[in-house]
Amino acid sequence: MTSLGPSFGRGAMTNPLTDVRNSDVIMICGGNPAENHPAIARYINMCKDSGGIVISVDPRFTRTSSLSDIYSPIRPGTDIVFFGGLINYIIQNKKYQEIYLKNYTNASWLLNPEFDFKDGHFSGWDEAKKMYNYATWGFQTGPDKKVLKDMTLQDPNCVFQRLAKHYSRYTPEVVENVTGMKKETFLKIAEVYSSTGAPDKSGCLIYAMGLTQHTVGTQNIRAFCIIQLLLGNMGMAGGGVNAMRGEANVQGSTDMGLLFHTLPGYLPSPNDKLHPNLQEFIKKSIAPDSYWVNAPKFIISMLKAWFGDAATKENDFGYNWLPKWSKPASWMHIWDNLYKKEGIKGMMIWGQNPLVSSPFAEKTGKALENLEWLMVADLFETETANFWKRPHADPKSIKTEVFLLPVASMVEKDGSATNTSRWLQMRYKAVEPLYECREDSVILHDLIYKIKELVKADPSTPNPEAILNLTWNYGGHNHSADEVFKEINGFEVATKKQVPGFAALKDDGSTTSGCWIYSGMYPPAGNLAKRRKPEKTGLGLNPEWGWAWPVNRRILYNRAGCDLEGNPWNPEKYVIKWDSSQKKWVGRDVPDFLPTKAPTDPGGTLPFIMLTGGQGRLFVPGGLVKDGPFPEHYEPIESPVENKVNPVQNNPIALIFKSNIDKYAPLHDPKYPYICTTYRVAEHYQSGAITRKIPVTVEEMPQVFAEIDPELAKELGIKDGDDVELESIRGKVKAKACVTTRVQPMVINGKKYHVVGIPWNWGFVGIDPDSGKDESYAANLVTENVGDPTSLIPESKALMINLRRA
Ligand SMILES: Nc1nc2c(c(=O)[nH]1)N[C@H]1C(S)=C(S)[C@@H](COP(=O)(O)OP(=O)(O)OC[C@H]3O[C@@H](n4cnc5c(=O)[nH]c(N)nc54)[C@H](O)[C@@H]3O)O[C@H]1N2
Ligand SMILES: Nc1nc2c(c(=O)[nH]1)N[C@H]1C(S)=C(S)[C@@H](COP(=O)(O)OP(=O)(O)OC[C@H]3O[C@@H](n4cnc5c(=O)[nH]c(N)nc54)[C@H](O)[C@@H]3O)O[C@H]1N2
Ligand SMILES: [Mo]
Repeated sequence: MTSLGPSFGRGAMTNPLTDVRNSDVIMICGGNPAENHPAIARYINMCKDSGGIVISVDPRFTRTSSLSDIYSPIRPGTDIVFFGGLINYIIQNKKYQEIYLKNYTNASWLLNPEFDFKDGHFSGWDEAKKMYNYATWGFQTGPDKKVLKDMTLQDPNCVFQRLAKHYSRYTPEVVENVTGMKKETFLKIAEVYSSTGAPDKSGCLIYAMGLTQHTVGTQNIRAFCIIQLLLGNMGMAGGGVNAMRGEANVQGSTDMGLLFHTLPGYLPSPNDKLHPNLQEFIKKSIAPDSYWVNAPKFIISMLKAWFGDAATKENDFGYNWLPKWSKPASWMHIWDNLYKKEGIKGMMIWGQNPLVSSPFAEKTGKALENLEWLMVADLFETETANFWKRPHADPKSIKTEVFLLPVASMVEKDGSATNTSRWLQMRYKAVEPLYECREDSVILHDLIYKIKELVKADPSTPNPEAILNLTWNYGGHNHSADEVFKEINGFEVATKKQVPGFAALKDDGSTTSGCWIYSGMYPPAGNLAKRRKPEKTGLGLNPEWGWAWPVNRRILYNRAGCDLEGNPWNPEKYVIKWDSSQKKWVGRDVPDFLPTKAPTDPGGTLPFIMLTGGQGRLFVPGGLVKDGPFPEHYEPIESPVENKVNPVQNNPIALIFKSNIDKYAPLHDPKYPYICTTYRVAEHYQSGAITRKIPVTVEEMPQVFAEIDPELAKELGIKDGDDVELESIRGKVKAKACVTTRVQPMVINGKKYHVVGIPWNWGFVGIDPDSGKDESYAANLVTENVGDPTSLIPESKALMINLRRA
């Protein structure tokens, strides 16, 4: 069932930040990089200077919109209708790149004739269980088990024809009626963006939380992939699907297995039913006919890195010591379990501030009250550490014991961060930690040794080997980050010599590697994350600045940037090309292909080497994306209108928790007439734990505000600067009114609706003027606890509220 391929590189940029300057058209939808990723703004401007066009689609006119040539508002949570409209336009007007489509995507694959979409559901819908059976979401195979194809793309059951049919319903009129985007603006955007379907043109799609934080978040990004594959924009300089990832090192944290369902390098995290032993793990982890056939080398080298000499062939390299999950433990699941008092007694919160950042803050606060103990390791006292004295709480009734550990900040310690471009860069300690602050890794070191001691003393501990055999030899309190990097890169067990990269990893226990995709960042020659050599490719790929995973490749799928013979689609901005005299791929980047595999070799024209079949997926089989092989529009869980695209109102398998099933405003609830979205401001960082304690950032942006269009303000008698109250079925938040034309009323199905925007960076522990006042504490007091079925991210970007003068 679960094969490795699909979770690979979750959310990474395919092309580096610096590469957007090579685009002919950049479309930014669901992100505001000018404020949240200002480093990219320079390259967006470089793109404009060389004649590129920038499109911005956002419910609010943002600082990013002010950089754009074409702007359109959109109703929160309706992006799939816009993207579906684009897909339809590209197909109807034959703007797709035909050779690319036929050869580099699964357009020609013949679908199971039983696959269907009817009345709002894909085939396999079980109304009683409210679940999909994924059996029909697949392909026809011949006697040799190979997928049947129609290279003419005429067969009504080929992926291309089914795609065309699915999106034929997404007409420009439907786009206008559902999203509020004017038909003329839509057609203009469609014309400009689809011009990048010409073989030598490239278009770049940029997104962030405006697309992901929805009950259809994964499908929003899937739609981006379909558009880019149709237009031949993957593998090109200036192309790609580009997630602006959030915190400085969030890319690094997911690469290293932070998410509950992945191990380092996007290996699946073992599940008790699917992966009871190493053999099953390996069997289920191999996407056949793809690069993932090497997965056994990666998992066994990881086990050797973790358990050292204790990991032997006889004990399956310690696989059985790995914890196996049975129930999902995503962010929202953890809080729901704690809220329901299921299982969790104590919690270590290490560099997060969930009382401000998590949806439905009242639930988060109540959940925290159920803890016996809470450890917060942070630079500052946070709202979360102070949850027991939050507004409306009764400290006397709360029994939780709270420990606050002061931690050294990023300038007080060495380490690396992996940025959104997948680049690893070292950073260095500038000053010694102040007072009692200690580095996270020093605290961790002491904690691990203490736990080892306790486990040793208590023979009844379950699975003691996992703790006792865990290697932790980085040099104690005086360790250097280098020791950790060496383990992540991996070495030969016999010689302790660093391996040159993951191609050298073995499945017999003779090599180690803590994270296979990072293997190669620290070869015998030294730590490549330290490199700072100037750019030399002319494209801004900076191949000797830091190191990019995998294998220092800057543009993923770059084989697809060449035609079938290996000649670049765009000779001027080529990334790699086939050199027939040298018989290898050469160019400005590391080829995303076997370096000596000729275009005429078997598989020589199959560029997506991580996917079974080697072709990009217009259609995703087997329930890998849980709510459909093609993206389909469903209204946000809270929305002002009926779904006009199909008769099913909401994503039928959205993540909804029974424990607060009554906390969603029903359709047409007159108590909550306005659409609301949440976002962040440049002047504050995240939950504001740092920036609301710094006088200069507080002075720049002192208070939480709500953006309100002038028409609504007039209707409600609200003036700029007034105190207003936003209320959802879950809670209230107070804010200053910011009456602005940056938000505009929208006409949906002939009726006018208002959108209100509120930033979520405020709380009740800070030096800002409202800090400590009851109602002002967090936008997440009004947001919902529902999520996307595949990524399990909360829907923080579309909800219904009421608004009044306070
Ligand atoms: N200064 C600063 N920089 C930051 C952060 C910070 O807090 N402060 N946080 C960092 C982190 S962790 C992250 S994840 C990133 C987030 O980066 P972004 O995703 O850019 O951040 P947001 O402001 O939350 O949302 C972006 C835009 O999405 C729009 N939007 C809302 N709903 C929709 C919708 O349904 N459709 C579309 N198309 N757009 C919608 C909002 O109006 C907003 O302008 O920023 C990172 N950078
Ligand atoms: N309504 C709404 N809610 C949202 C979002 C939204 O768009 N709308 N965005 C969501 C997103 S994308 C994100 S990423 C989350 C973020 O949510 P959180 O991760 O909970 O918020 P942060 O403020 O980033 O928390 C980081 C904490 O780490 C501390 N810290 C900083 N450096 C260090 C360090 O070196 N060591 C340690 N131990 N601590 C350190 C900071 O002081 C801070 O308290 O919020 C989410 N919440
Ligand atoms: Mo984030």
